[in-house]
Amino acid sequence: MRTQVAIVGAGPAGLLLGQLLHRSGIDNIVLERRSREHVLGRIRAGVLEEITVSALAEAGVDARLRREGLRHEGVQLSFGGERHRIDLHRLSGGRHVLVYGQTELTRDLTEARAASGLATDYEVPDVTLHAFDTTHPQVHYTRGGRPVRIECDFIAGCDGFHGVCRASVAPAALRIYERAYPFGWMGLLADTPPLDDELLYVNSPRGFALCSMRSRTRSRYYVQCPLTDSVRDWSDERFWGELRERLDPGSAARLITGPSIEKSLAPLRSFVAEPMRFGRLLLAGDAAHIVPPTGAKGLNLAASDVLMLSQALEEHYRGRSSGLAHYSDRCLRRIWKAERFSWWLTSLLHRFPDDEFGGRLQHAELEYLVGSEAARAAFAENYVGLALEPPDHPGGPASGAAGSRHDPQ
Ligand code: RFL
Ligand code: PHB
Repeated sequence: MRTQVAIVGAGPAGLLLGQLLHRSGIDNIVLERRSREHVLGRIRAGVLEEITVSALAEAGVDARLRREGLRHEGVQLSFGGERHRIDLHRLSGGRHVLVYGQTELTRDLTEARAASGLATDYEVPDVTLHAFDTTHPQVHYTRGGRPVRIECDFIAGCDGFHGVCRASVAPAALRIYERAYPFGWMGLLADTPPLDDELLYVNSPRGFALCSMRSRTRSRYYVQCPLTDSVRDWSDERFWGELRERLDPGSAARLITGPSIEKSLAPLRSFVAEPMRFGRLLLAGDAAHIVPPTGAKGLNLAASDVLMLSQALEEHYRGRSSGLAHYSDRCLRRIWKAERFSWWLTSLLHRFPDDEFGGRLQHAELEYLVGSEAARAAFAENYVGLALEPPDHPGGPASGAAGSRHDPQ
């Protein structure tokens, strides 16, 4: 079999890339380890930046999210028993975010791909990558017990943090930057009305909490918990009780509880692998970087990576190689800014064990944040999402990294 781009992973990065390439007339195949139902059942992100929405519009997959997504022009912070609103819209020059579940987004992308008649192979757990340091890479796997061999021009590694693509790169060619946090998030989804019209991020002496939503009738809540906990340790009663304890009195009085429809534990991690291009293998999304979910940046970074990757591949097929040459550096400059914001917000809002000094600093910084227009504006600018730099940016601190070491055009 032959295609122009073999895409590994049918998460949001792989599916969006497939759609963007298809719109530009670039042929592609998507290969996914898990079943379609498994991929569509994963509960994850909820907040989309305007850049993500415009990438989805470019891919022709924005009709339902424009109808059903909830436009948010502010977020709320709770600490010291009080709530404070940050007016994202006013402070960012009229921008906003859209609350729309990753599950719904993945469904829209999956259906659009099927409607366009594009090839997707689900349940192929044994994908291997070959010769991506030449101009003739290949992807091998088995389908229904028979070996399949795809010859392609490029391999797009959109297979998440635990995928095969980054793992196929020689360790010496990768530089890993990493920070682990000593806690996770226990998440609960319920068909109850959300606490409020806006998201509420909570710093309390008992730890972080987040009140989010998927719609006007479906809520998503998180509480910080030890990494050693499991879902079994958290009955619905314990979860609601702990969440209520962490809220300010006004919010606690308004909380409406109900039976959970899903619960899961997410560890928190910051991770960047550099570069993102190895000859004809290009990494995008969680395959190359992870942010703790506090800043709501993971899915949005995956979308901006693939937007930049699709632009670079379009340029390549029009006879210009500079897009691919700059792909890694262009992505990494934006990624590191989102890593910084996500790390900062995580450090500001969570309780760190045995760190009373840090706790007082958090309080001082939170008071500064809500009291200073300049600090609130910086928060708003980052939360709604930083602008995408134009394709031919001359280069920044990340340039000159190993990005151009393997360079078969
Ligand atoms: P994904 O979604 O992990 O998809 C990768 C796909 O690749 C498949 N795969 C393979 N396929 C073939 N062969 C192999 N060997 C393979 N290995 C893996 C996998 O099965 C999977 O289908 O990565 P992608 O596409 O890069 O998307 C990234 C986002 O999913 C992720 O960053 C976000 O969910 C992060 N995130 C959030 N991001 C936001 O922008 N806003 C949010 O509000 C937000 N909230 C969150 C989050 C992540 C969370 N968790 C669970 C960590 C909240 C939470 C709790
Ligand atoms: C979510 O709704 O799942 C969500 C929202 C905001 C975040 C993280 C997760 O920062």
